[in-house]
Order: sequence, then C-alpha cells, then structure tokens
Amino acid sequence: MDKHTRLKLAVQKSGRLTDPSLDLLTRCGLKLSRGKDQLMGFGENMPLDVLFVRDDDIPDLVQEDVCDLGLIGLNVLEEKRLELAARGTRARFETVRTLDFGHCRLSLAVPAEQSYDGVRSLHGRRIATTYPFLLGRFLEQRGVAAEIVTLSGAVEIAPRLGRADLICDLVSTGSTLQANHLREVETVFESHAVLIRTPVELPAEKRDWVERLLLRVEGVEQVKESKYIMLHAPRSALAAIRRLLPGSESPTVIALDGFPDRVAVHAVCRENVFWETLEALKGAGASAMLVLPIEKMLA
Ligand code: PRT
Ligand code: ZN
Repeated sequence: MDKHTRLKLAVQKSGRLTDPSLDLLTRCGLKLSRGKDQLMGFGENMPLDVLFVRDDDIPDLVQEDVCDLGLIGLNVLEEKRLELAARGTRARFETVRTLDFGHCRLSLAVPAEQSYDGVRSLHGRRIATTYPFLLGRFLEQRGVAAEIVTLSGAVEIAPRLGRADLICDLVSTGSTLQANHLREVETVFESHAVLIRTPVELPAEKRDWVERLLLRVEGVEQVKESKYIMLHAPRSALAAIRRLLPGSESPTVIALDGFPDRVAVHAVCRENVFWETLEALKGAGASAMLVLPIEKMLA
C-alpha cells in the first residue's frame, strides 16, 4: 500500500499520554514495528502509522492534514480551538471518541495563606497560566477583568517570584499545588484524552480503517470496566439479583439440570464488580459466583 492510503495518527512522544495512548492502540490490535523513541512507528498489521510528537503539535498536525487522527488532551485541543477562533480561523479537527485516560482539570489556585472570595474577587488580579484562551473564556463568561500572564511553564512558582497573584494550571492529584503552597479554588475546565480526526473526506480505504478503528476504540473503552459475572441462584431470587448486578442490561438465565428451583445467571456488567456487590448478591441467595475479565467486546 502506498503512503497515501496509510492513515497517520499523531501520539505524544514522551509524556503522560504516551503509555495510555500506546496501550489503547495495542488493545485495538495494532502492532507497531518501531520503538517510541523514534519519530515514526509503522503499523505492521494495519495501514496505520504513528507519528510521535509533542502534544502541543498534535492539533496542528491534524489541522494541517499532515495527520488524519490524533490522541490528545481536551485541554490542549480546546485551547487550540479558541486560539484559532481568535485569529479568525476555523478548527479543522473533530473529536470522535472520549477516552478514559489523561483525566485532569485546569484550576485556579491561590497562595495557601490567601483568602478567596469568589470569581468576582479576581478583578484586577494577575493570573499566571499556559492556557490563556481557556482562562480568558472563563473570565469573560463571568464578566471578570483580570490580567492574564502567559507563561510557557513552571506556572506554580509564578506567585513566589512575584510574577502573578495566583495561577491557573492543570491539576490531577493536587500534590504539586500542595508542594508549592497553593490552594485550589476554582475549576476552569475538566479534561481527559480524546481521539480526534480531520473533517476532510478521506479516500475509501482510509475511511474504512477509520471506521474499524473507531469501533475497536469503543470496544476497548467499554470492556475496561466491564466484567462477566456467573452465579447460581434460587429462581425466586432472580428479580433481586438482577437489581444488584451493576450496569447489566439483560442477563442470560440458564436452567440447571436436576435443580428445578435453581438457575445459573450470566451477565456482562458494564461497571466494576466490587466485593460489596458479591456480598450483597450472596445475601440475596446467590452462590458459586465467578467474576471474569472481558478481553474484547463488539456490539
Ligand atoms: O513534551 P510535551 O509538550 O509533549 O508534554 P507536556 O509536558 O506538555 O505534557 P504532559 O506530558 O505533562 O501532559 C500531557 C497531557 O496530560 C496534558 O495536556 C493533560 O491533558 C494530561 N494531564 C493529566 C496532565 C496531568 N494529568 C497533570 N497532572 N498534564 C499535566 N499535569 C501536571 C500538573 O499540572 C502538575 O504540574 O502534572 C503535575 C502533577 O500533577 P498533580 O496534581 O498530580 O500534582
Ligand atoms: Zn506540551
């Protein structure tokens, strides 16, 4: 296959999104022939190549049609969309899947000893951030005129250096804020990783593979939390047991040879099955319970 019929997918080269992105692709069945330290990975069993780049470049690569697809944090994507809009350019990337990794939030944080009196109190204050557009939109929507100090990194030390009064930065566990004596006071934007694609009409071969990949990604995301549960139960307890099975639509009920009053129940649970759930099921009369991981799922 020539290079025009091979899909190009942009992935962060080295950072928080790299491992979960590669893990997702592996689960989708992709075998890459080169290590992630190189700029490009060649899909051995799919007409898909992976470009390893800085995350900030991913929206641009799709915008400019260098790549057809990208795995990127919604924070970077929306910041880019707003930046393009400010320049009067329309974004040429579409979010096609929401992914269950890269979870974080863009938050406002003030020096720990400082009081915080709501968004209005930010009027005239200096806020350091690497996300001037997301922060700008947040402030504008609330009618607050604050000064945005755009930095390229090390935002958390800006207040100590006297460059800003507070910061607006990404947070996941909050330990970085704590280590820098900052207190989270407001969520500006909730983020997670997404799969994006170009809105450009693709040639048939590429289109088919995009469709297949999207279905596989959906399957992978679905099975992550899902479990297959099998148990025995008295027929009379079926209604109670159904209610206890987390996120399961229609369990399969199977007769047990020689036990007219008992049945086997098999169900796909789309939520994690905890010990508490099993204990509750036991309380409702279930026995011989098995919880199995699901490897693949296709609707
Ligand atoms: O080199 P390149 O430009 O590709 O990487 P980068 O340094 O810009 O990005 P990277 O790898 O740090 O993050 C990539 C993406 O991961 C971000 O755009 C987010 O979508 C997502 N993400 C998820 C995070 C975090 N969680 C996160 N915690 N990005 C950054 N952080 C920072 C946070 O700001 C803090 O400084 O990590 C630090 C630790 O966070 P705490 O709250 O757990 O202490
Ligand atoms: Zn980056």
